[in-house]
Amino acid sequence: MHNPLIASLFEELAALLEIQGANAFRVRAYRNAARTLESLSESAADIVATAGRSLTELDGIGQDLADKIKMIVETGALPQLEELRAQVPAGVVQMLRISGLGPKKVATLFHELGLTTLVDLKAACESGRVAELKGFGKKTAQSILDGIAHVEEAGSRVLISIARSAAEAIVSDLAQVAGVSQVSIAGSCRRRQETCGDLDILAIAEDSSLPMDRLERHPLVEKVLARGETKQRVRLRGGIELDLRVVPVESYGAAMQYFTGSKEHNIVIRRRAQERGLKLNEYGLFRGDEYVAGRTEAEVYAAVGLPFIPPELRENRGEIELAEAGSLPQLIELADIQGDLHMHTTATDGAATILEMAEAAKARGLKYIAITDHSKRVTMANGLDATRLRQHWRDIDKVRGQISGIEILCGIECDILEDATMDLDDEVLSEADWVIAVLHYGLKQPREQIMQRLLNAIRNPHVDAIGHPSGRLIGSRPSADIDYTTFLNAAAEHGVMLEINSCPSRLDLDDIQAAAAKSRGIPIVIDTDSHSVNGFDVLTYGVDQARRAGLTKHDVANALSWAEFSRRLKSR
Ligand code: DGT
Ligand code: CA
Ligand code: CA
Repeated sequence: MHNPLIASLFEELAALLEIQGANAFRVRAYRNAARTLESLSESAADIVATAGRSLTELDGIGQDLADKIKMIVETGALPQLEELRAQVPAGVVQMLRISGLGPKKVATLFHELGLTTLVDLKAACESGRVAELKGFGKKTAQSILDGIAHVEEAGSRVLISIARSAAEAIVSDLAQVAGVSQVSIAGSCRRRQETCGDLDILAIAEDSSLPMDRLERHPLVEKVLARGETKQRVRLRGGIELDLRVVPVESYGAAMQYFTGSKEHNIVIRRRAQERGLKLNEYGLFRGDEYVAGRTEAEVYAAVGLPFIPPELRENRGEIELAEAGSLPQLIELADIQGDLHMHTTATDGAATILEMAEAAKARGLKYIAITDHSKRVTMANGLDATRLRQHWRDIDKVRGQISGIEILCGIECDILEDATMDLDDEVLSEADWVIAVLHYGLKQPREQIMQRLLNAIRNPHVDAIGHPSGRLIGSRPSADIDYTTFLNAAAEHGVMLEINSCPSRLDLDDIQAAAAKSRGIPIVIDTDSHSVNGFDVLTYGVDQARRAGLTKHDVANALSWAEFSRRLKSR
């Protein structure tokens, strides 16, 4: 049970309590506990398991919270949360996914209008009842309507971070079961798609009933939906479903190939088999009734005349042609990343100091970082004006003297304002080592205005990169309306780098636009946007998105050594 998973249960608990109108103190205590767990550098489960230690050592964790965390670690569940889930209608919980609707507003909709489903909410927005509520208004009602459409479109898919941590926890558990010689993740989760509809796990076992029994008892599993000789389907707490398939050793590669997908990729691979007089299915590769191959995926690909294709590329977006020509890219890896150019500190909305962030980055093997706190427009995050920013840079400069082995750039995440001007003037931007320009507000503006803002930022000689260009939050907030051809051409022309923001709810640029950027020779920076020392953990998701885009380390600016990166910055 990883800390972020436990934290998410506390977040949910806090939200449900707030919807019920619970005491604000209690709500805040759970939310703080979630935050503590998220920024904790050791595993809460390890602390629970260590004799003589107690979670009450941690700031803000009293006996009651410690007991609850222990319960979650040991049983995977929290009875109080189960009770609340049963009390608050599922449709009300769904409302929380709508961008701009926090627990307070949801509570009002639930208690004052008695709304319990998205369908009811939609009707109430359209009839004007929502607009009349205190604190809502016409604009909010419209934005709720937009949000409902977006949530409906996203369906019940979950973020890759949630999918992966659940799937990895289950895989490592099943690997312990007697007679299980192999167990792996397949499906969209293995392809590292940004969201997963369900999870797919394959195993080789002497006796399929043993891993199935184990899965049934796994703390993450809520309910067994179906169980047969070779296949079991379960629902996990939180709602995502998982298929476990137990396959024979000689079919493992063929089954991995088949169940990794994507369907579009598989159709082409199967056709190639047919062209060679072979039949390919999840059991193996056959010539008539004769088994030809299927133990490993490499064997399957070789039989259809191809090298092994990395799962992240298996979308039938040109990877088969590249494989055929022997020119598959050597995809970037996590270990290639040398620097991180987007992060926050206590100067704005981060949880750690400059020195703490630098130490954490160094401990992870990074050789350079840019501290990029918010500019003043982001009042919610205590954004910096020119005076505070210059003081902050002096503080960064002091930290440079306190730590060796890592370079620290004096940066800024500067808002591109709604009127297309920059939040800080050119004079102060010109003093920065590194400027990331971003859209935070007015994301719903018409395309023309959005483009005006992005193009102005790109043409500003002090802007080094555009951060999370689309502004989307996966599953809850749609992208700004960007004309990508114009945007990418301008970035290429002005030598502005583009970010892949690694936060699993952003992954922005997405895989398709990152591939389009690569094809224009635009350098990509894969950043974490860390707000705490654990924020660096998300780098893996950004790298995976880059891999899906077919990026190599040569396409990624922060895969350069410090010497090369600083040379490139100076030459801009
Ligand atoms: P998801 O679950 O929607 O995120 O996406 P996937 O790719 O995990 O899809 P899923 O779970 O329905 O099936 C897993 C893989 O199994 C899929 O990527 C390819 C393979 N597969 C499933 N159904 C078919 C099919 O009808 N034809 C072919 N060729 N492959 C299929
Ligand atoms: Ca799936
Ligand atoms: Ca499936």
